[in-house]
Amino acid sequence: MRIFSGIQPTGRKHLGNYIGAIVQYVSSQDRGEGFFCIVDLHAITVAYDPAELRQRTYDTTAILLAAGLDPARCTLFRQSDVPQHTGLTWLLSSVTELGRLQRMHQFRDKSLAQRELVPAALLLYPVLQAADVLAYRAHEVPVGEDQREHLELMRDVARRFNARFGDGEDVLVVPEHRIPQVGARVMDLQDPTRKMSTTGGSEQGTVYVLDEPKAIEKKLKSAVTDSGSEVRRASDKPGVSNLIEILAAVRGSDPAAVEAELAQARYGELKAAVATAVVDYLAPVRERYERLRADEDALEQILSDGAVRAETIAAETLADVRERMGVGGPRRARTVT
Ligand code: AQP
Repeated sequence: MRIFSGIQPTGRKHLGNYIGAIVQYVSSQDRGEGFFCIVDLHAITVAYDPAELRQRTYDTTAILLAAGLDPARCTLFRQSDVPQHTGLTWLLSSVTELGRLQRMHQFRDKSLAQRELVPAALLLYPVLQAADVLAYRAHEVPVGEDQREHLELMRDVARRFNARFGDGEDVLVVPEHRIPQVGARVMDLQDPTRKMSTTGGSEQGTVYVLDEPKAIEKKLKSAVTDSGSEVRRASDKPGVSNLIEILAAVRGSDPAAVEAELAQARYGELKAAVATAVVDYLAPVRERYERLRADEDALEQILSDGAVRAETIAAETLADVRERMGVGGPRRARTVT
């Protein structure tokens, strides 16, 4: 089975990214052939600093390696190193409905946040994401809950392509999303009605993977809780529910088990337990990160080796898609030259 997921090179990955996505990438190495992509071309769809982008790509690469991605067991690469992603984006945009792109939640939220320019790239973001996954004919895409809408779009794009150009064959694989049972949507600690987020959240409500233990403790101990005093999940208890979910996710246990264990506890005890668990959970990742991040040449080597492996597969898919769409010369002639 082939597994694909992409992650933005923001460098400051947070606990939501970690639990919702990165942990799944690591465990998927035992289940299939993983392709994990640092999506620098997605990162340029909002305002960004060109001088920083490369550095943040190395930061994110080092975080993924520190979390447990093993370049001997998966393919880790940078999106812009594999030109087939952008080539396929254009081809797939011809089977993507414009109105659907305009209605995407992420496009609407992020375009409102742009002060100077809403770039067309922001609108096309989900098509590039579809190309990322479909280029590898991936069967499974591990992501957090916030990506559900984008995943549905890419499934429809694959289906529409197959219906229009497949001539009865499934040229593109319609991928399944894999959303974790616990921690699929980690919420902001200061506003638990919003997801923990790199761009939209509060600094105090966002735990970063590379935060110092003291900062993590402070953020978790000052997490907003709800009225009442019972430690249990409920729709009118978003703060407490979030803390229970986080504790269950980092322990690898069930939220119901956490509720049973802390049934007699106060909110303060719940926060202290979560703080300790998260500090212990992230400390080894941070230590490994420091060592890995120091060697940029090694990180670059891992990314370029990964890109060579990735390109072999993406080029094959792109050639099939071009052939089916009647774009360019016949496939045989192209490969002979
Ligand atoms: N709060 C979250 N809980 C669970 N999973 C989450 N993810 C993001 N936020 C949460 C998952 O993390 C993966 C990588 O995300 P990304 O780096 O591509 O960024 P994103 O999805 O745009 O989320 P961010 O980091 O919070 O950035 P903004 O502020 O831009 O939304 C994805 O699989 C995502 O589902």
